[in-house]
Amino acid sequence: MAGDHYTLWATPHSLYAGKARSYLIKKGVPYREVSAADPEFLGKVIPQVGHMVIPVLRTPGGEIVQDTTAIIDQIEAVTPDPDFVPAGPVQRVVAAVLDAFGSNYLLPLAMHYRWSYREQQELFLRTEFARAIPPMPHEQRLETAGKLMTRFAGFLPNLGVTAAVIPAMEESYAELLAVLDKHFQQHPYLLGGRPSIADFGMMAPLHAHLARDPVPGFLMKTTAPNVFRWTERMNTAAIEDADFPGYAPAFPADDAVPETLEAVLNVAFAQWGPGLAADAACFDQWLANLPDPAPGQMVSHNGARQVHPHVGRVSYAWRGVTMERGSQPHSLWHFARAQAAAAALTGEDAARLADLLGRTGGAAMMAIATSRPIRRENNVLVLG
Ligand SMILES: N[C@@H](CCC(=O)N[C@@H](CS)C(=O)NCC(=O)O)C(=O)O
Repeated sequence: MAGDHYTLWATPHSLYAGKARSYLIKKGVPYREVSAADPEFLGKVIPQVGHMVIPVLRTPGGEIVQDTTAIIDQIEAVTPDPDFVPAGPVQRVVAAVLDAFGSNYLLPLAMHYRWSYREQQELFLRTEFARAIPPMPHEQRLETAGKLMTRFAGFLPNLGVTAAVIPAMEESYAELLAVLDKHFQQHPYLLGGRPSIADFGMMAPLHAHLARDPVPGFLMKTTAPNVFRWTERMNTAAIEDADFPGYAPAFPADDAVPETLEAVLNVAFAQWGPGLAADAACFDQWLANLPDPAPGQMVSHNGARQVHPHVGRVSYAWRGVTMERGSQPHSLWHFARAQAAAAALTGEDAARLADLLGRTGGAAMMAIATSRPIRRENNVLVLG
């Protein structure tokens, strides 16, 4: 049954559910969150999606939507108020860049802090995973949760998380937290007084894993308390926040970008650039080897449906180490949205964006291109 509300199948500890949930809360649309253990979800909804994944949204009209970016697009199209799309064209590009950065680049880091420290947070994680398992005797539930956890922990090597790169990864996270904390000392949201897709995208890694799990949660609270406070703010319905009395619930006037956000962009471009370039090269290589690269062909090394498909492994220099991991075509798909927003700018707006990219070191990354576009169709990535 659909009805008069949205349904979000999710779990509290899911990275991508955190993005969709904060969006629904801020948007103020009627929604009900239902556990992923729901028999209707497993029996009827997942077969419609085509593979097991959360979160999944059902609209009041009964449409099933997967991928948090598609979920937000869908609701924005029918409910433009309250307005979370920045008024300024440069602001819109910035928001799209940070949405893609949070939703993709930070995934390995979030997974690292959950699974490399599994032992220290075993009871918390096991209890969380057990919650999302269909009812069965408690001990059996915990045991099943353990197996599921081992499956997710097993994703680390493909995400590039190995002992050799962990110190560089942790150092890069400290750098990011420092610039974010400074920003949130002065502003309630990334683009000033209103949340935007920048905030929702960044909630993906920064809420369920990095703020909620005990080990990274302690790190965030003790080294970047303003970032932690923002993760709480993002899950309240109000847009104005008592922490910032008198701060107008609006995007900055004249398409301005807060100075403290430029520092965040700077870190994002520097940290993500080498990896995205490697992903693009790997994709083009995979494409060149396809006998018949017809539009609609699934983007996946083995043609199987996957939540995070890859098309080969990448290896590149990053912060003094060699990063080796499965390629991430999803990053390319997502970042292309920001590139398309940038390409649509002309005249004055294009010049202001070029200045901003020059100041934040983003010009080279914005120019990364694949020889064919990637689309999403039927809940998977396909060749355009
Ligand atoms: N791009 C998807 C990613 C969703 C996703 O990765 N969900 C995770 C849970 S947070 C999942 O279901 N993973 C299952 C898997 O990777 O097999 C989105 O934005 O919704």
